[in-house]
Order: sequence, then structure tokens, then C-alpha cells
Amino acid sequence: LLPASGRYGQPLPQAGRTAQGRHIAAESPPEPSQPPPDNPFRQRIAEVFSEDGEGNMTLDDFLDMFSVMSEMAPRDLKAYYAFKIYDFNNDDYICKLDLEKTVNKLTRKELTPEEVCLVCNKVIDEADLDNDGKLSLEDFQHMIIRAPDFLSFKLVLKKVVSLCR
Ligand SMILES: [Ca+2]
Ligand SMILES: [Ca+2]
Repeated sequence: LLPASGRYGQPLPQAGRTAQGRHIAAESPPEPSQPPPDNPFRQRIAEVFSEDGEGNMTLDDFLDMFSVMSEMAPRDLKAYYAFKIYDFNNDDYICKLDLEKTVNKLTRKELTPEEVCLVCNKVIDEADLDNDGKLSLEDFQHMIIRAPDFLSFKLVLKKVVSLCR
């Protein structure tokens, strides 16, 4: 039941890139400039969802990933996997180093190291409820609880980036 093609049997122009399972209107005009670059988190997402932790996904892993990313998945579950994706060193906290990695990926290294540092400090300042200098799953969930979807942490970060520039 994957929405692999449009209403008239035409492939959707961006179907391959909609990792969040959103429907892209078949009528939307193609983007004239360069196509959006690959999801910078693709490899990391594959690692998190693969059983071997190295990105070698089985069919079951794929199905798990799609169910987490579907609109019907509980928000807690999405937050849990989003947290795992951003916890690059798998120590169950998002620390400043994890955040720096995330910000660099999101901004494609457009920020100076000072700006990245500023952004990370600001995020930790705002989200670190127990003041231990890093974000636990609870801190993280609290931060994104009112945001609309799985991507919300990216939106939070992008907002902070724009404020810091
Ligand atoms: Ca970590
Ligand atoms: Ca904390």
C-alpha cells in the first residue's frame, strides 16, 4: 500500500525523498533550481533502525522504520527514535558533541564553529531541565512535545540557528 505512484500512474517527482511518509501533491511544480540534497541523516537513521546497528537493514527493519515514521505512530515512539537518531554515540544522552554533529549536518557546515557552539549552548540552556549539561530522553521529549511532527527537533534547531546568526 505504498504511495509509489501518482493518481495517473505517473511517479511522484519526490517520492524517493519523502522519508516521513508525507504525501506530496502530484500537481506541485517541479523545483527549477537544484534538487534538494539527500537527507543528511539517512545513514544515521539506517543505523538506528538496523538490528546490527551498522545500517544493514533487513525487510523487518524497514517495516519498523516506516511504521515509526507513519502519521499514526504514537508521538512518544517517534520522540524515542528521534532521540536515538540524534544520540550519535549511543550513550542515552544528547550531549553537546551530539548536538554539534546534528547542527553541522542540518546546516551543512555553513555555520562557523563559534555559531555552532552558540546554538548548542542555547538548545541545552532551554531544554536541560535537570541542569546536568546534557539532554536525557525526558529533557528531549519535553522540548518537542508541543511540536507538530517527527521533524520538530530539526525545526527547533533551525529556529535557534536563525536567532543566533
Ligand atoms: Ca550521546
Ligand atoms: Ca539534562
